[in-house]
Amino acid sequence: MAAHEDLPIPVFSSLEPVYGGGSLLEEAEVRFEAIKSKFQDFFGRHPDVFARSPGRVNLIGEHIDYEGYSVLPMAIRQDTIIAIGKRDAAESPKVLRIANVNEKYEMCTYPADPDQDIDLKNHKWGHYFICGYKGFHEFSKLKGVDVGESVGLDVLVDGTVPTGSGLSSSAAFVCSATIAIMAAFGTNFPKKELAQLTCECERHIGTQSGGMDQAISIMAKPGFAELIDFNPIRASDVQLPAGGTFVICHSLAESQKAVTAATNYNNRVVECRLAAILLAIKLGMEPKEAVSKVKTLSDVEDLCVAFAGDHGSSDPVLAVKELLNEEPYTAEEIEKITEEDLPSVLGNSASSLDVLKAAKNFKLFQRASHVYSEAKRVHAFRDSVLSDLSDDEKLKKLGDLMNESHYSCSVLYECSCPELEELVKTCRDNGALGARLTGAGWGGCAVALVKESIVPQFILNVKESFYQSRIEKGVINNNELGLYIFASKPSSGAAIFKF
Ligand code: NG1
Ligand code: MG
Repeated sequence: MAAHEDLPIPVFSSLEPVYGGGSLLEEAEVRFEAIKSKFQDFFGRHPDVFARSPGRVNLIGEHIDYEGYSVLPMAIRQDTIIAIGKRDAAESPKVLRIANVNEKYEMCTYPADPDQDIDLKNHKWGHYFICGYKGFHEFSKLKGVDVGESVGLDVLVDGTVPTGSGLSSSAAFVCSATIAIMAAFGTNFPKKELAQLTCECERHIGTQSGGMDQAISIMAKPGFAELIDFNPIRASDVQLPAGGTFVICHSLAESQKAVTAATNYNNRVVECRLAAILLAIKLGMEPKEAVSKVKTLSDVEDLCVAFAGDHGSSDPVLAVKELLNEEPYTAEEIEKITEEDLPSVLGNSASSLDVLKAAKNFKLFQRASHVYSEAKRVHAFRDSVLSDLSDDEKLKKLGDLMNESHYSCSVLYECSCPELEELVKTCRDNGALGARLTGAGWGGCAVALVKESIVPQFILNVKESFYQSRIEKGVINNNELGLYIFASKPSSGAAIFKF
């Protein structure tokens, strides 16, 4: 039997396989009817095909996917659905028309040229669709798949993953777009290839992102969290212990990752890269070789053999303690060690140059300490799940690991914010076994592990202590609260619908 990752995206002729039964199915039916009728309003025709891809909540393993380390997310029910139809091949000029069911997003139009550049200085929501469009064409070319002449496309997007919330609305959009385009062009690729391709194509938006979000959005299975490994991408099912529920809550601070990349997300990617290169040099590699070969902190792990931890295997956390300075590094200090100037160390990429321009100094010790310790926590989390502890003991252990992860994100990686700190504390004060920020941070959501039996009371208490004052100030409406705090079960991955 082919491994799950080797299978193509499933194609369904009804909604049940994805949305199950009950109220979720009813909601989905209403949504699809609305999408069909809006599509008709916008474009005067029926769509050819639909795609859907979910958002996710990362349970543990933050800011380590781009360093090559495994992460442990689960898909959530909120998703992006895209309806798509090819236009007549004879039409000229050939245009991509991208509309949204949400009136907040104006229709975007782009030329149908797959080689177009994305105007990063002028951010538009439709750019995420173009990521998928470029990615699909680049990949098809690479695989030698003939997709014919480019044609215009009519596209309608309906997303329910809140944006800027750390629940990966962007990957849900990019994955759904790529799959919709792929289906419209009559092809279907294996999931692991799609996970790789969507990870790479989302970088067209200007963030140097890892592959967690796209991998889980594409490969998720209902009822399971997934341990996602990289190089090559693989997903292994993780059955969470009974009696615990993950509650997702929004800090109400929006993190605009595409806009703040130079000081936040890409800054950390660059700091990790520099930390990895410096460690490699300190561990005996020639500077020239380190600069050309070492890309991520996981590349350096094998060199740390002299630093053995409790279990005798090499321990990069110790190597960082021993070899890097706790004081932030200046650019000059780093250049002395690399024997090359920083722009060229970073390959002169535009997004890295933006980081260098914005950075005062580089906290290499702190960032590397976070990454290596967080990578260990992911394995400890999965080992606890697989252990023969009782479910209660397992839940306690998982909660502790989530708390440690949050501390590390907050203190060493500095990707939290005051609202998230307050929210995480509120969750713990109200009985969560563990709580942490999830996703990139700097705003967005926290995830709390809560005993199933107390979930309704927990939600009420958090409402009282965190949201009530914000409702009174008009930040959110009382009747929208369910969008900002909700319990989540592991949902299913991407799908294509043909009705
Ligand atoms: P969010 O901000 O939740 O989309 C981002 C990255 C992930 C990962 C996390 C931090 C993208 C598409 N996603 O997630 O790859 O690095 O931050 O763990 O940039
Ligand atoms: Mg994102």
